[in-house]
Amino acid sequence: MDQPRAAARLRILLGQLGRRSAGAVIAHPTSGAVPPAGFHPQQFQYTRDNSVLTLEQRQFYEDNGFLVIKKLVSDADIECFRNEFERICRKEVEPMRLVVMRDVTIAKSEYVPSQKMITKVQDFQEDEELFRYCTLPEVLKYVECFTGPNIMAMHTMLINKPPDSGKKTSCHPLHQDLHYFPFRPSNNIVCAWTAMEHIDRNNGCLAVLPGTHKSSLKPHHYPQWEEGVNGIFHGIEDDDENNDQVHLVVEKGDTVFFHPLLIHGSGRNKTQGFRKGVWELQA
Ligand SMILES: O=C(O)CCC(=O)C(=O)O
Ligand code: NI
Repeated sequence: MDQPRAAARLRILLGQLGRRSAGAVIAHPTSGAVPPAGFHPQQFQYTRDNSVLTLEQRQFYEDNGFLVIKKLVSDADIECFRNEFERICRKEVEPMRLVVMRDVTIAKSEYVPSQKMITKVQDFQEDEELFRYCTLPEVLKYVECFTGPNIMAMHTMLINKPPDSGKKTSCHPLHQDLHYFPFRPSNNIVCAWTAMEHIDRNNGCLAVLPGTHKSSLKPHHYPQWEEGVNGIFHGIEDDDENNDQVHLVVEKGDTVFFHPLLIHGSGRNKTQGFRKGVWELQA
């Protein structure tokens, strides 16, 4: 509404509220109506108007479909999540509705409850400690840049990538997360993925194909790998190992925000350690 009309409307309203004279009312645009300095509305499709992201960060996400924020989650919080995960593995806590995925390569006979058995816990909304990740103000502050306000945690996971069996079993083929989710619109969804330790190509870092968030949802299927596949993962059909993947080397606490159509995956874990990352999908 333009300012003279807004002032006139305000005068009428104040009059109706019983004020005797509402003559000298001046209407000021609210903060919501004033674009922040440097804001260019026509350029942005995947990020929201607020003052959290710099113009460069916004443009980077718009162009590439992901953004890495260094050292976002504290070491102390990550230690709490790690401890809670270990308690779950030892069955000291059994949160309701938690889905626990076991390593396909470990024989049933080796069953000793430990983190070596468990590759992933998922849907941890009933676990107060793990769910704290989804409520961390420092994470939500960035999530809101992509989803807007009114944020909902739709899917949660802590991934404990095991050492590879030599058959690519620890590889997560290139995929789009939207394949797994029955809700839309995709531009109101963001994935937040926080490294729980140093992660590079040796222990299976995230690999992304920048700019692919602008593409559509592709058909997914089991990859045609000679070594065999891990039956829990789908990948895109045109999974070409010689494409322009960018490998995201990250430190503990670094957080990757990415669009659900961004094609991404993670490589094999060539170490003997269990590579950990916690992530959630917010809409
Ligand atoms: O290996 C990872 O941590 C990423 C896994 C992933 O992209 C997924 O679960 O959708
Ligand atoms: Ni994914």
